[in-house]
Amino acid sequence: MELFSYFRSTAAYRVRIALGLKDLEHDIVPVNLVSGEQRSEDYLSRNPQGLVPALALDSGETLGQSTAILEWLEEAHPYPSLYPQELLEKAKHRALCQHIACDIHPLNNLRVLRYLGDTLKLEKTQVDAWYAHWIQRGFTAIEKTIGGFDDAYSLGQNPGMIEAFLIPQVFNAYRFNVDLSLFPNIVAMDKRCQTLPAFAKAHPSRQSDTPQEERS
Ligand SMILES: N[C@@H](CCC(=O)N[C@@H](CS)C(=O)NCC(=O)O)C(=O)O
Repeated sequence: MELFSYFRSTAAYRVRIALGLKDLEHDIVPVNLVSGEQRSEDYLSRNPQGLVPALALDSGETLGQSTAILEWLEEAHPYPSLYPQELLEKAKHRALCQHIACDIHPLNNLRVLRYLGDTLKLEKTQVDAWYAHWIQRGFTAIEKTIGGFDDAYSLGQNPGMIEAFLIPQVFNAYRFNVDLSLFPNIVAMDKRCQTLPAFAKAHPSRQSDTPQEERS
């Protein structure tokens, strides 16, 4: 498989984590979002939406949308599962993932922030306030859920889809200097995950397209 990815893309970061948790072999194909490679004819022929991630399967098909890709990975490669097995718990797990994917990320992704600044001419402080507002509102609800876990991770001793969605969003919040002091459970979850190989390998500072100054 080939994952079309950009080091800083939170949606691509989700898929990198899941591929690592399932230990699935893949190559990363960097798509430079700053120079506009996502709008090249070649990339649009794979993913007409012009967004990363996209996953090219061994069959020759290409999938777009990180949630669809993650669901495909889970169904095509069920072990280890990234969801709880019990039906209601699974639905709750999915609800938290959708909270991030549908109600936080779309309000705060790069093209929205650029529209606020470049087209609507908002000041940088106003754009930053917009970003922080939606993160803090979303994280307030997530903090409670994470605090209710009995164990270290959403699946007990193992991380699952929740962590694959949450950790990239935390990375992004740090990148925009959002104060996370009100979310100790989320911060602690992030620290725990960073010690695991699947998360360490997927981190934006360790990708082949990470610029030298952002490597760690
Ligand atoms: N809902 C999509 C969101 C994908 C998305 O917004 N990707 C961003 C990077 S995180 C992107 O490719 N932006 C490029 C652009 O807006 O031109 C998903 O989950 O895959």
